[in-house]
Amino acid sequence: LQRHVIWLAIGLMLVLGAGCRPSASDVPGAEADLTLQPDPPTVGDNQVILALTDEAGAPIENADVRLEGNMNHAGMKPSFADLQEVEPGRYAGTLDFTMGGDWFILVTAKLPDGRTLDRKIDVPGVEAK
Ligand SMILES: [Cu+2]
Repeated sequence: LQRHVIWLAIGLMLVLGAGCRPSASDVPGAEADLTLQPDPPTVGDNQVILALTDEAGAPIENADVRLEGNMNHAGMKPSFADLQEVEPGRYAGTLDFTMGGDWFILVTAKLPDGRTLDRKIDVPGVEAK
């Protein structure tokens, strides 16, 4: 019985873990946690903070972090932001949402060890002013 419970727990972790990470990455287990200010985000310049942690939960320092914001429909120019590290593992910058609606942000973080972390983070419901 104990063995079954363990397998059930592992299966559950895989299912839940997959749900939290919509895109594949070559830095498995790393987390990219995005915070936007204002909340909910609004058309125009928004403050962006991205917290990067490795598979052990430790902050990932000295990464080269770039964001690309896109809308869920065709025909829009993407918005870019280069983030600066403001605290160990915390990267801040400004991203311009040029239109209200549903956006997604592509995170590209080049790690000092040469690996690249890629994430797609949905930002639904950017509010028009
Ligand atoms: Cu649009």
